[in-house]
Order: sequence, then structure tokens, then C-alpha cells
Amino acid sequence: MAGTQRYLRYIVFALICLVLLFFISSSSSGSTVSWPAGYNGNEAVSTPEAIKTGSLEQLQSSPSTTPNDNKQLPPATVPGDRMNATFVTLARNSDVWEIAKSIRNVEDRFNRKFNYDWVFLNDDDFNDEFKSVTTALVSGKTRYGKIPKEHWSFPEFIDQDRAAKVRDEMKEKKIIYGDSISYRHMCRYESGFFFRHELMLEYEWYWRVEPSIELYCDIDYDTFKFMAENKKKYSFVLSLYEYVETIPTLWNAVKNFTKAYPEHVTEGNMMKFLSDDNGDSYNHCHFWSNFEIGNLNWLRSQAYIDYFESLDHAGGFFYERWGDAPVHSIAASLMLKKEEIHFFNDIAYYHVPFTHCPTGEKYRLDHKCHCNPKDNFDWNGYSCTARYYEVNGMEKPAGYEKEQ
Ligand SMILES: Nc1nc2c(ncn2[C@@H]2O[C@H](COP(=O)(O)OP(=O)(O)OP(=O)(O)O)[C@@H](O)[C@H]2O)c(=O)[nH]1
Ligand SMILES: *[C@@H]1O[C@H](CO)[C@@H](O)[C@H](O)[C@H]1NC(C)=O
Ligand SMILES: *[C@@H]1O[C@H](CO)[C@@H](O)[C@H](O)[C@H]1NC(C)=O
Ligand SMILES: [Mg+2]
Repeated sequence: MAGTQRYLRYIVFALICLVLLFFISSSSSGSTVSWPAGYNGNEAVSTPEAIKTGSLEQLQSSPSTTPNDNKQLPPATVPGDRMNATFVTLARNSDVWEIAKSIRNVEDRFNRKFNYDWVFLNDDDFNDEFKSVTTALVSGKTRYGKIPKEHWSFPEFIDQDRAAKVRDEMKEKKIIYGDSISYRHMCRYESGFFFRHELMLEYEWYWRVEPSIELYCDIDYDTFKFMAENKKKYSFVLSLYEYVETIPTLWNAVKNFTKAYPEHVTEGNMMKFLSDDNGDSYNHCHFWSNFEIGNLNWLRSQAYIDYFESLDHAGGFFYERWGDAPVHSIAASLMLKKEEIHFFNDIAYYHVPFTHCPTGEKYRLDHKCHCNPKDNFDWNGYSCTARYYEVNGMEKPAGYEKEQ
């Protein structure tokens, strides 16, 4: 008797197990959740039914309280020619996750439609993780370049002791990056060398991207083509006043340059953006260079090279802490015609701590922007963008007063 009872109990237990197994297996195929891969064997995360059955349109056309006929996604790749252009990023291996965020932003808002190349430059070798993560994210071709030693070291005319003393003093004064050697090499490299890296020689246009930036609006047209068709050579989204302690003699060095090379100063330039007294002194306005779309052949021109060499020999990259932003901005404002510098009001952008959020609600809604217009820096007193409008005789966008 006891043997039969135990036998029956086994059968009931086995039946319960079978029923349970049936439920688990049938429900998991229709469920949106399952164990993460590697947690319980190597099961892959299952896919929502609508995607598996190909009814993605149903998901997209689900009822909405504000009807909108214009909800189709733009094509993944916009037809037509591409420009001779590339993204360019200077980065360390340790920047990988911060640059990954930037790439994802740029791809989602722009490059998934255009698939431009992306050049990464580093004073060290990029490791496999950096290369595989960035290559997976970029829709165009990715290329990795090592910076030659002579572009990332102290030139022989620099007095090392004097430079070291300055770093100590700046540290004492708590000037941001004031005691950093690598930051100075970075600023000098971005000022005078990135456009001559052998990988960059293959392109005419560049768009500079730094780690941890954000783009907040869809960009539906080819910004490089825009630059070419409108005869633009340099562009910006944010402008501000430079920290004076980092550039005390920069303007004197610029004046020495313009005296030695008057032929490089272009007529119809934007000197008024830089100076309120016709060039006597610098007002410290500059375009923020962590975003740039520009023409590489201009940076490779004799005029720009003479300018960079002249500043480099003045020593301020090491005896002070000259940034590439004022260096590029002064060059653009003196050596280009003012019409050749473009303000990309439509590119909504963030680099800590400033935001450019386009003024004008219609534009923001039409381009699916997700920035808060209250964060827009343009009409703030520390921005130089109002001055840019004034010196170019441009009318400020409607509603700008409300953002001051
Ligand atoms: N390879 C390499 N890249 C660097 C080095 N220092 C800075 N960079 C890169 O140069 C660019 C500017 O450096 P950041 O540290 O962003 O300088 P910043 O924008 O003035 O300051 P943050 O507010 O910290 O962003 C970024 O793309 C960095 O990844 C370095 O020593 N080596
Ligand atoms: C792209 O521009 C570079 C620099 O001007 C030039 O050397 C190269 O030949 C161009 N490539 C194409 C495909 O036009
Ligand atoms: C500019 O030139 C003068 C005269 O040669 C020189 O004394 C001065 O140090 C130079 N200034 C800078 C910042 O290079
Ligand atoms: Mg940065």
C-alpha cells in the first residue's frame, strides 16, 4: 500500500511539473520579458510581438491625442551625393563611454541619414574596446589615427622651467586646467595640427565632436553641403567671453602677427566681433570650439599656418594657457570675410555647462527638439551671440527678449 501511494505521488508531482513547464515555455514566447542573457543559460531577450509579426506600423500609428499626419521616419539614408567631409574627435581611450553618448546623439539626429565618416585621433594607441564600441555606433566608416610625437610635445623654443613655473602659479590661482600639461598639448594640437593629420588630409570639411555633448533637434539637411553652397568656411553654435587669466598676452601676439603679415588680414572681416576699439584691445569674445563645422583647406592655407606659427612662437600655449577656441575664433574673424562665418541657430547643442536651444517654438516642434528653451544661453549677458547679430546687421529672432 505504502509503495502504491508513493508511486501515485510521483505521478502527480510529475504531472504538475509538466503543466508548469508548458505554461513557462508558452508564455515566454509571447512575453516582452525574459531572463537576461547569461543569467539563466544563454537565452536571448525575447522580442515584442508587434515587431516579430512585422506590424511595426501599427505601433507607430497608435491613436494619439494630437493627430499628426507627418509621423513617418525619414529614410535611413538620404539619397544624393555626399560631400568630402568627416566627423573628427580627439579622445583618449578613457573617453570611450562619453564619446559613445555623443556619437549616438549625432547619429540619431543627423548622421544615420548621411553616413559620413568619423576620424578619431589620439596621442596614444586606441585600444580594441574604443575601436569596437565607436565602430558599432557610427553609420559611416570609422578611422583611427595616432598623433605624431612632434605634434604633441614641447617645441624646442619653449623654456621648460618657465612653463613649469607658470603651471604652479596657475594651480595656486585655481585656474581650470591651469596646471595641466596634457590640456595645453590638446589646445595646441586643436589650434595648429588636427587638420594636417594624414587622415584629415583626405577631406575638405570637418565637424568636430567632443565627449558628452548632446544634440536636441533633428537636422534634416546636409550641413556640409550647406557650408559649401553658401560659401561658409567656419561656424559655431555658442559664443562667450574667454577667461582672461588664460590669455593675457594673446591679443598682443595677434597684433604682432597682423603687423608682420598685413596681407593675411581680410577686408570685410569680423574684427568688430573681437574688438570694440577697432583692434586696439580684445573684448574676449570667441566661438566655442567644442562644436565646429569648418573647411579644412582654409585651416591648411598659408594664412592660417603663418598665423599659427606666429602664435606658437610667442609661447602662450605653454607660458599661459591659450585655448584653441579663441585661437580659431580670432583667425576666423580676421582672415575670413564676415559672411563666411555661420551661426547654426538650428543646431541645438549642449556641452557642459552651456546649451544652445533655438529661439522659436515652431522650429523646435517641427524638428522634434527636446531642449528646454529656458536653458538657451544665446541672449544671456555672458554670450557674444547678440554681438554677432549686431555686427552682421542681423535681426534677432522673434521672442529673444523673453529669453534674456
Ligand atoms: N587623446 C587625448 N585627447 C584629449 C586629451 N585631453 C583632452 N582630450 C580631448 O580633447 C577634447 C577637449 O578636451 P576636454 O577635456 O573636453 O576639454 P574642455 O571641453 O575644455 O573641458 P570639459 O569641460 O572637461 O569638456 C576632447 O575631445 C577630449 O577627449 C589628451 O590628453 N589626449
Ligand atoms: C577631398 O579633399 C581633399 C583635400 O582637399 C583632397 O585631397 C581629396 O582629393 C578630396 N577627395 C575627393 C574624393 O574629392
Ligand atoms: C610682440 O612683439 C614685441 C616686439 O618684438 C615683443 O617684445 C613682444 O614680446 C611680442 N608679444 C608677444 C605676445 O609675442
Ligand atoms: Mg569638452
